[in-house]
Amino acid sequence: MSMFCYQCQEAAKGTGCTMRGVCGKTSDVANLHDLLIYTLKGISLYNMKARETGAASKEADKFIMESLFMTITNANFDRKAFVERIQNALVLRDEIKNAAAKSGADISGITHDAAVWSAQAEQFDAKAAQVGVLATENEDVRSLRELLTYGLKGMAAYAKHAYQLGYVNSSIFEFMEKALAATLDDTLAADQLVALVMEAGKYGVDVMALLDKANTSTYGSPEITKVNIGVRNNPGILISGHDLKDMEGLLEQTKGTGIDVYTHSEMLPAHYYPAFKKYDHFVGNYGNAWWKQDKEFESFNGPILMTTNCLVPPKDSYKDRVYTTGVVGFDGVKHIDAKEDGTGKDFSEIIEHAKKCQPPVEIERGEIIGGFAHSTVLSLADKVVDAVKSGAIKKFFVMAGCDGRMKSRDYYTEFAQKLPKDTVILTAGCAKYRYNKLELGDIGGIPRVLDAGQCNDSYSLAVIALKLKEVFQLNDINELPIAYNIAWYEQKAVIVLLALLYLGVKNIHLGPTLPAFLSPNVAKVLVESFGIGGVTNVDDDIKMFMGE
Ligand code: SF4
Ligand code: SF3
Repeated sequence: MSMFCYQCQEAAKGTGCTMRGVCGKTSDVANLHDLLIYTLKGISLYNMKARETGAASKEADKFIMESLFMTITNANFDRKAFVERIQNALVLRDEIKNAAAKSGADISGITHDAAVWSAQAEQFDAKAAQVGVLATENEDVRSLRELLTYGLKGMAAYAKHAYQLGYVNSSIFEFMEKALAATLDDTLAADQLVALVMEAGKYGVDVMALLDKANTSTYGSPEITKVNIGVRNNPGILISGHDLKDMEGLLEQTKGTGIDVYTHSEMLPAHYYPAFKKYDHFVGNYGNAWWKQDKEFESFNGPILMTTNCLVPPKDSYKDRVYTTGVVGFDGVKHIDAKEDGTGKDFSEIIEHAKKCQPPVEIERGEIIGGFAHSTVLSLADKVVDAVKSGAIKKFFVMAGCDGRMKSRDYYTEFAQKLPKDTVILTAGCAKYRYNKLELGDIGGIPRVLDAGQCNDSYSLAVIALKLKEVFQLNDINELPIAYNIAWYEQKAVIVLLALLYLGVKNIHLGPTLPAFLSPNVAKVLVESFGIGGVTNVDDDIKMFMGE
């Protein structure tokens, strides 16, 4: 075994990747991810102490947030980026230690190796091999520590998007540091770790609310929008990932250049925001969920900008057309950094590249509809409530989450197709590509697939549920006619799940498989306390959900 990672749904054999990631992550990079996380824990110990004397470092908050995000599945495969990060982490850790001491904080009790280790870059691999996931021997403690850590990774991703737009909630950073430090504490009992996992759910709600505010205050509230999935005859740039600030920068800089801009995968919901509708060259969405990029980037012909996960190791045939930015990285792929003077990012190289490329090859025609965030759905509330009262809508199915490569995910297409015609799917995240191009019709003008947006917009689905609970004057969110059949893949889905649990949602079904990082005992707690379940087959599951 040269690595161990089980943080995503595609973990090898359903237990963990041990030689190389199914995602393409090499063992040395996987181990450096672990070493970076370990070092963040040391930084957290000092920053928590520094906070007590008002000397907490904002730089540390940002560093921890970005570093957690870098280790999310399919974000960064670049060894050099991690070696540099760990070097910077060691310097930062010592600066915070000194600042904490200077401010009068008592740091004498901080003796954990994560807070004191040091090494030259050449020794990082050896150190990394000692501090990975398996260093925690008890499988239940390991399971809870990792569940918490993966929740933090998702939280960090959303916090970073909000941060980009100038929205910050320092209590989220405080919690991240407290939770990271707690994963070093061998004295914590399992129920204390469970309590921290639940608390992560609270901050999951907070961070998604913060990002919702950041996005809607900056770009307007999403509107019902038909998005073209065909192509035009100009060269194009394809933008993927979740970062709307990058989206804005690219649209501004491509104005009047003759270059069209298309979204891919999780960037599709950018079309729903009023602020982006004014760009005539923002023409549509190309392709599907992240895992089909090896074919779709090929036929797109133009350059591709990856603003966040999910990046698949690029094939040589199009690698020179891929650009990364933010936390994303891949060895040999050009990275666009933010300008040092703080004036944003310069995408001119990508634009010049696009001018030399052929227009995209058309792979489909038509349009998809979306923009059903909470503001839109709540503006239709009367219609929705009437449809429920009259029995025209019998049940809502929250099918948010992620898509992935596994053949077993055909389940979700079949599930959407076979659902009774008096049901409505509420979705968010890239899971929707399994059914958002099907002809599922509408109920009295309400489409049967309501797409709220990106995975973080699962928050919108929670807001809608809470509002319906109020309208129907129910005591418990679980009395609503809403079922949860969620597809997961990476760690943002983990924080979405924890947020839903925190809001009191029960009986969530997770598929296509349950996380490998849940030990049998931890899974038992989730089943007994929250009614979490897996999926079986479409026919039986629909019967179960419909209460037949
Ligand atoms: Fe394996 Fe997923 Fe970890 Fe990649 S992120 S190494 S596929 S468990
Ligand atoms: Fe998709 Fe990666 Fe998770 Fe944001 S793009 S939902 S998998």
